[in-house]
Amino acid sequence: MKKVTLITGVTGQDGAYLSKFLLNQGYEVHGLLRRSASADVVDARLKWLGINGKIKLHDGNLTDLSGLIRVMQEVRPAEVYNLAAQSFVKSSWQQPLLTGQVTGVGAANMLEAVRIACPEARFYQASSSEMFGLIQEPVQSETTPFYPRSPYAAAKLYAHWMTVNYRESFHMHASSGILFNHESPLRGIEFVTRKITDGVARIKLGLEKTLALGNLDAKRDWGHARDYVKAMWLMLQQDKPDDYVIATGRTASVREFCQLAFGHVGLKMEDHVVVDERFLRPAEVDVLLGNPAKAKQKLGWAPETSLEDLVGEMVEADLQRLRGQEHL
Ligand code: NAP
Ligand code: F7E
Repeated sequence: MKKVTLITGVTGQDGAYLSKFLLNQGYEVHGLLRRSASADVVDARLKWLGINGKIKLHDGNLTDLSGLIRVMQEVRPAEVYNLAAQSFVKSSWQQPLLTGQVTGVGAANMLEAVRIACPEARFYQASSSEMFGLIQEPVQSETTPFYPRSPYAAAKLYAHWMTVNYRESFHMHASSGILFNHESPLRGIEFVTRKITDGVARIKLGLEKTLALGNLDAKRDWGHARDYVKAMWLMLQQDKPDDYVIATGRTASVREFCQLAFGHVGLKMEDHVVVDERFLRPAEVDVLLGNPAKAKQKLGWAPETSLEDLVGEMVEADLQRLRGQEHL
């Protein structure tokens, strides 16, 4: 009998990589798909990984509890990965209530649906390093106090504590992965890394001359999404549920990311990058740096991709896309 899993956010970056990973592990993979008028493009990431026909998709939305319960009753998953969210921090100031409803209350809906329909299922919540926000310690671990700096981070914090609370109140196998930024060729184009690698590829191919960015001094601990989805799965294979920081332990600025990306194609960022105030945020998270020691010790997990390799892979994928060899 194949182990059955349900992934919300299956059409996103992590949902696509996690689906591929779980299919390779022999799972029957089900995904929650929110209805869209652009049904022909929503599974673009799954297509990119060559797995779009292999996942059973179910209509549903994180804000619709009765629909979630029905999906849970139908699928009866052994493992549930809650990856769906309004995940773009900048948009959370424009849509704070929607972000609260999807990213925060949506996670509580998922916990309720599991508790009501399949309480034995193991549950993963996609928590975020954004919860550390205005950092209270120079290196952040599971014991670092949180200080959210955006509506997104505040919503994630609610979802995080609800996961902890359901674990403690109802003895559910509910774990929370506090993941630091992770990127890939499948990253949404609005996030800074993909915006940079797409911009670099356009400039290299003569399609653009400049790339407009916001705060070049912000620092992030960037890893590869392919490595990070493995950590999600490892959390649900443990006897006891728990919370884990997943990070590389190295931080770099947006400027350094740019230098690597432009350098990869023999260009200099100084010749092309312009700062545009439109991309600054009402409140910034200046620096994030994670300590993944607990994940290393208890899960046997370690990041496998260097920042240099990540940047190279992303730039190459964008060059390939723009040359028309791939579509995403
Ligand atoms: P992503 O690419 O933005 O994907 C988000 C997914 O959520 C998409 O599949 C989206 O569907 C779905 N979704 C949005 N609103 C929904 C709703 N109301 N009902 C059902 N589905 C909905 O995000 P990601 O980078 O893969 O991240 C996965 C999760 O990890 C998110 O919860 C994110 O907040 C969290 N996280 C990400 C990072 C990171 O660095 N990537 C770090 C820490 C935590 P559509 O395709 O229809 O838009
Ligand atoms: O910004 C700066 C920006 O939008 C990173 C999400 O996956 O990771 C992600 O959130 C930094 C910020 O990601 C531009 O000000 C400069 O300091 O790529 P980002 P994020 O906000 O860190 C966390 C862990 C999540 O959980 C989220 O879901 O880059 N920056 N110039 C810019 N950012 C953007 N987007 N665009 C710029 O032009």
